[in-house]
Amino acid sequence: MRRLVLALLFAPGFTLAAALEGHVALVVDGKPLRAEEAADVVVYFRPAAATAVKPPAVPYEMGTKRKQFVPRVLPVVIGSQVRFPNQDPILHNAFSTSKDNAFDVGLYGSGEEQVVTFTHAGYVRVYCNVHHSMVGHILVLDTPYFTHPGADGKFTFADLPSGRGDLRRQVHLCRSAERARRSRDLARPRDTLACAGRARRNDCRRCHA
Ligand SMILES: [Cu+2]
Repeated sequence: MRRLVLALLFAPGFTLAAALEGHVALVVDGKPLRAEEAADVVVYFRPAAATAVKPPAVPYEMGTKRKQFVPRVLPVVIGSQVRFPNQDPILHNAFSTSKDNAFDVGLYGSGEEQVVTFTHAGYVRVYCNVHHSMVGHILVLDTPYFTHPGADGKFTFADLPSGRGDLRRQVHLCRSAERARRSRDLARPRDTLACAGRARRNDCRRCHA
């Protein structure tokens, strides 16, 4: 089992004002996370005061290409619609048993699509009942402030409300159902946050630095 070490570093002297920059440093087995895996990381800011979220008029999309959900990790806000277009020449399915956001769109063929509305905040693990190696991750958020870090691990929030809040991060490193999914949240902005631990299959523990 690989050892997972996470560290979240903030730019010096940051304040929770209009803008926030940071850097996500991920080390797995002593090696940096590959650049393309940065898309597996979601960084989001939750203001202490409740924030109204408005789903976009245009639905999000989680397609199926070469027997994989694309994108594999998709953050959305509460109330959002997600399209599931089938871009393969074969039948697919999409379903989840995740609490409050369970769904099953049934089988859909090449060129077809299904649409699901996510009405509760939380993590939604998406499967295909035809291809058991397919796993997608939808993060339904109650905050509009979320992003993926770039390939270099850097991220920027250009327009945050002033005041207190938590900066959190969720990571999904698995490539298929055969490998463990690792998920961590890091909260409370500080100069350095670190979380280390051993991941298990379906491990969904939260680690707060
Ligand atoms: Cu499938």
